[in-house]
Amino acid sequence: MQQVPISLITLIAGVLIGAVSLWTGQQTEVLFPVQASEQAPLVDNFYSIMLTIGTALLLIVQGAIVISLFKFRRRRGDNGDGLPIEGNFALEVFWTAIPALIVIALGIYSVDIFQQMGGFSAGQSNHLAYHSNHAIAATLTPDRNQKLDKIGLGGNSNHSHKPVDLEVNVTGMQFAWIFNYPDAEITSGDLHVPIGADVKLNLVATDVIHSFWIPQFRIKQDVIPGQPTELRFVATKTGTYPVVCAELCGGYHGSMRTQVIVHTPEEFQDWLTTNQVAENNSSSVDI
Ligand SMILES: [Cu+2]
Repeated sequence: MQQVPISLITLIAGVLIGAVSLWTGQQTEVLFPVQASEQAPLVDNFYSIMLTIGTALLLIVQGAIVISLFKFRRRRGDNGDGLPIEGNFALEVFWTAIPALIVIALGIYSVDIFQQMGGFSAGQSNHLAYHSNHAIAATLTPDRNQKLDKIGLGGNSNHSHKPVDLEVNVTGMQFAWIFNYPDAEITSGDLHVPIGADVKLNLVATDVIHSFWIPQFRIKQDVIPGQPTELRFVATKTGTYPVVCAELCGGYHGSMRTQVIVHTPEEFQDWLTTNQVAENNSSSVDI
């Protein structure tokens, strides 16, 4: 039987591995929850590339191991030693350089995504925003007004200098999230936002480190005592999505969950009006 040339086998294997890897990389919609924010596709595109590369590496490495197990197995009656191979300089350079290039490229790409999500511009528009809400915010949460540089995701780098549409003060504590709308004077256990609005969350923790995570928005930010942080996002799909604490913060960490409700602008306005009335009524009862 004529031997199939090794270059042809390599070519076919390469095409197959390439096709399977590309297909797998496109499965983020199956693997991940729905994309409900402007930030979500950025993260998913990055993940898609990592998944493509990861699948190709898995198939190449595991494929080589499985093929070697059969092709180079000990045959009956063969009691000799293996070939004394002492390294291969060209191969060493090759398999060090390729992963190094992949890691550097992914590193640069991830920094670019972080930049696009405003990771380097967080807190820049902060001091302006303080003044409008200063009086209310100061009485509620002194922590939030510390003149510390904020860290977090400060929104798309194109928008980061524009004022936000809605600001919400978020307090993380063992074991709950509290949302305060300084302009409307509403405090709520759920986060309500209108679709398409540029929303900024000012996050503080009163006790230990928590982590504010909305999987469907693909955003997560540590909430740190003594260090205000922020998150800026634009929701793109109406619906109710979970808000999860993603940092082990104590005995009931697992129950530190609530929800974010993305409304149409009209629904959101209704929610604001209804709750403002409710809060005003309750405070007049107190007096
Ligand atoms: Cu927590």
